[in-house]
Amino acid sequence: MSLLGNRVLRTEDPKFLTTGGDYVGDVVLAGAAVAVFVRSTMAHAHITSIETADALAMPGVLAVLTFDDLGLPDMPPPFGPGMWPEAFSRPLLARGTVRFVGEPVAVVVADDIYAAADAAEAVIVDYQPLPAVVTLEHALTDEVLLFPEAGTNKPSGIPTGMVADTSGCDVVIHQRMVNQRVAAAPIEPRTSAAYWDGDRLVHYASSQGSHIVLGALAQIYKLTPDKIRVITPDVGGGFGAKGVPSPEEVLVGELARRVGRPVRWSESRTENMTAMVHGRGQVQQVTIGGTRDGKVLAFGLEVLQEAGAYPALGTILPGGTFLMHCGVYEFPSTGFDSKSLVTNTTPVGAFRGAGRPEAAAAIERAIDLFATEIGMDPIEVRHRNFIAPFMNGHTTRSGAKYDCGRFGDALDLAVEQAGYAALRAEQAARRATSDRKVLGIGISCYVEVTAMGGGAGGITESGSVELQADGTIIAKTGSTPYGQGHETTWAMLISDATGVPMDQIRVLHGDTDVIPSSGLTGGSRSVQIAGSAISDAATRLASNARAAAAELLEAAAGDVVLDIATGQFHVQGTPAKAVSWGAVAASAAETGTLLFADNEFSQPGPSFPFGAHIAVVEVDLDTGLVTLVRHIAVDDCGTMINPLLVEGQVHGGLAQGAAQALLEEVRYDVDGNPQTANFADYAVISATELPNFERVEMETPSPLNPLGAKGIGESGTIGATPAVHNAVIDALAHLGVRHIDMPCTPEKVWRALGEAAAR
Ligand code: MCN
Repeated sequence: MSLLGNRVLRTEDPKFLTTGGDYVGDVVLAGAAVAVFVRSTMAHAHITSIETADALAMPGVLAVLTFDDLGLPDMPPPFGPGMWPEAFSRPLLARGTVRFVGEPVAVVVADDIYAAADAAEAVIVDYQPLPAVVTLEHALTDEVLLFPEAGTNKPSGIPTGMVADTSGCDVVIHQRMVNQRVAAAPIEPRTSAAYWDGDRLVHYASSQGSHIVLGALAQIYKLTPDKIRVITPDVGGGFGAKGVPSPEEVLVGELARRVGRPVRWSESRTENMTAMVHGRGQVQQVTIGGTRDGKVLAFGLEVLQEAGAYPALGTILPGGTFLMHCGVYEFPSTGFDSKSLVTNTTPVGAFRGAGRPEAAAAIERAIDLFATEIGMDPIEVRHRNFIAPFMNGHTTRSGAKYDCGRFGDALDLAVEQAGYAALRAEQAARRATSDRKVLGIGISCYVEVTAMGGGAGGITESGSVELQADGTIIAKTGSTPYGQGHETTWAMLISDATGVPMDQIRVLHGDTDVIPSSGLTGGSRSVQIAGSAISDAATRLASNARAAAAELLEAAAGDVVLDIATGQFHVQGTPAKAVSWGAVAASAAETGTLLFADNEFSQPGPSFPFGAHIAVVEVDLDTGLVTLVRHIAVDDCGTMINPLLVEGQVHGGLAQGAAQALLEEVRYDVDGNPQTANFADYAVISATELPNFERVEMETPSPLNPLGAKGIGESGTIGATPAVHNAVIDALAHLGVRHIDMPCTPEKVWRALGEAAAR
C-alpha cells in the first residue's frame, strides 16, 4: 500500500519533543565572542557623533564598529539590482542618518553577552532629530523625504493603467481598508554565528534558504561561492521573514574577521519586534460595483504599500496582490494601481502569504459590502460571480494562469459542514431576543498562487538520492525546512518509489557544502517542486537498482520487478527468489559502483490552491469582545502527500490569519516610536483564543507536476483573515456597522457600535 495520502507522524518530532532541536544558538564554537548592536532610539535623525572610546575601554570588549569602520557594500537587493533606485539602498550600519527606531548604528563585540551589552550602553550617539514620516498618506506627499537624493518616497509602484469601469452598475461602493502591519514573531528570533577557516567563511544561519544567505554573503564579502559555507540547522519558524538575510546577520562574518575569533549574535525579542522585517502593511482603496441582482461588474483596488525605512521584499509584494486581485471571480472589469512608500518604520518583508492575503482580504470584504448593500446573502452573491469550474487552465485579467479550480464546490463543502442555514436561524433568534451576545457568520473564498517566480522556465529545485553500502538511502534536498516537516514528507516520497522503509532514509538539507544548490523555501513551493525532484530521483534510483538486482538474479533487467510493499527485487512471476535493497547495496559496494540519482525539477508555471472558509464569531455588545467560536476550512492543495502535515500547516495558518483579523497589529506613535516592542504589547494569538478548527478535505490534483500537488503552507492564513473579519462585521450589520478596520479589537468594535448608534 502506498504511503502517500496517509497521516504519517512527523519523524522530526521525537527529537523536538525530547532533547529539543539543534538551533544556531546551540552550535558550540570554541572561544566564540558575542556581538550586540547599538540601535537607534530615533525614528528619523542625522547622526552628529558616535563616541565609542569608553565602550572600547571596558573589560572584555574586543571591538566597537560604526559604519565608517566597515568598508563593506550595502545590502544587495533580494532579487538583484533594478528592484528600486540605488539611492534607497541600505547600509549595514546607519550611514549618517537613522531612519527607524531599532536601526543598527554600531556594533560591539566582547568576550560574552554581558560585557557586550554593557559596552553597547556606553556607546554615546548624538542625534539631530528630523521630522518623522509615519503614515503612508504623509509619505505620499513627499513633504519630508527619507532619501533626499532619491527625490521621492516612492521606491516602486505598479501603475497598471487598469481602471474598474463602473458604468452600468446599479450600486457602487467605495471603502478604504487597512491591511495592518503585523510581525512574523518566530519563536526563534534572528541569530547567526560565523568563523573563518583560513580564507573561507563558515556561517550558521537561521534561514529559509542557505544558498540565499550564501549569495548575499558572496556579494558583501566579494567572495566566490566556494569560499563560503552556510549551514542552516533546525529553524524555529520563519513565516517568510527569514527568507532574506538582514544586515545584522551578514555582518557577523566581518566581526569574526576583525576579532580573529568565532562570533555569534542572537537578538532579543524586542530587537526582533523592532528590527526584523514586518509583514502586510497596505492601505487599500476598494471599489466594487454591480447590479441589484447580485452580479459584480467592476472591482478596483488601489494599494499604498508600506516599505518601511529601507525597501526590502515588502516593497514588491503588491505584485502578488495585483496578480491575485481577481480572486475566484469572473469580474468583467477590474482596476489596479499600487505605490510602495518608505516611512520611518521597520522595513517590511514577506509574511506568510506575502501579497496574496492582502488581495483576498480586499476582495472578500468588498463582496460582503456589496452583498449587504443589495440585501442578498453573501453566499448567493459569491455563487453568482464564481469562475465556473475548470480543469485545464483559466487566465485572469491580471494574466494569472490558474491551473485548475472548483471554487463553488469548495464553498458548498464549507456551507454543508457549517450547517449554514441553522447558523443564520440562530443569528436571527439571538437578534430577535436582543441577546447581548450576537452571532456573526463570515465567509471567504480565495485562490492563491504557489511556486511563483523563476521566469519563463519556472522555479527549479534539486534533489538527489544515494544508496549506501548498508542498504539505507541518503537524500539531499534543495529545500530548507523551518517547521514544515520536509524530512518526513521527502522520506515518504522516496519510500513510496523504492520500498525502502522510511526509517532507513536520511534527508539532508541546509548545508551548502553538502547540497549543491537550493532555492528559497517560500511561496509554498516545496512539495510541488523539491518534492517532485526527490520523488523522480528516487524512481530513477529504483530503476538503476533494478538493473543491478538483475545481475544478482542472473536475469534480464527488463524481467526484474521491484515489489514496493516488500522492498525486494525479483523476476516477474517468481517472487520466492528475491534480492533485497541491502543485497543490491552490498554488491554495489563490493564492485565500487555508485547507485545514485539526482534531478532538477521545474514546472511550467505556478499552481493555484484555493478554498473556502466560514468563521462563526460571538460578539459581546457590552464589551466589544469577539470570540471565534467555530472555523470551518476547506483548503484544496491538490494531491495531499501527508494529510496530517497538511492539517498542521492549515491549523498554523488559520491561527495567524485569525490573529490578523482580531488581535495583532504593529503600531507606532506619531513620532515613529514602536508601541508593540514585545509580547506584552503585541497580542500574539494563542490556543486559548481559538476554537477546534473544522477542516474539510478537498483534492483537485494540479496538472503541473507528477505529484498533482499544490502548496498549502500559506493557504490557511489567506482564507482565515477575511472570513473572521467578515464574521465580525456580519454580527453587527443589523446595528448599522458597515466596516471596521482590522484588528477587530474590543475597543474598536465597542467604538464602532457607539458611532453606529449615534448616527
Ligand atoms: N504538503 C502535503 N501535500 C501537499 C502540500 C503540502 O503533504 N500537496 C505538506 C508537506 O508535508 C509539506 C508541508 O505540507 O512539508 C508544506 O508544504 P508546502 O505547501 O509545499 O510549503 P513549503 O514547504 O514550501 O513551506 C513554505 C510555507 C511558507 S511560504 C511559510 S511562510 C510557512 C509555512 O510554509 N512558514 C512556516 N509553514 C510554516 N510552518 C511552520 N511550522 N513554521 C513556519 O515558519
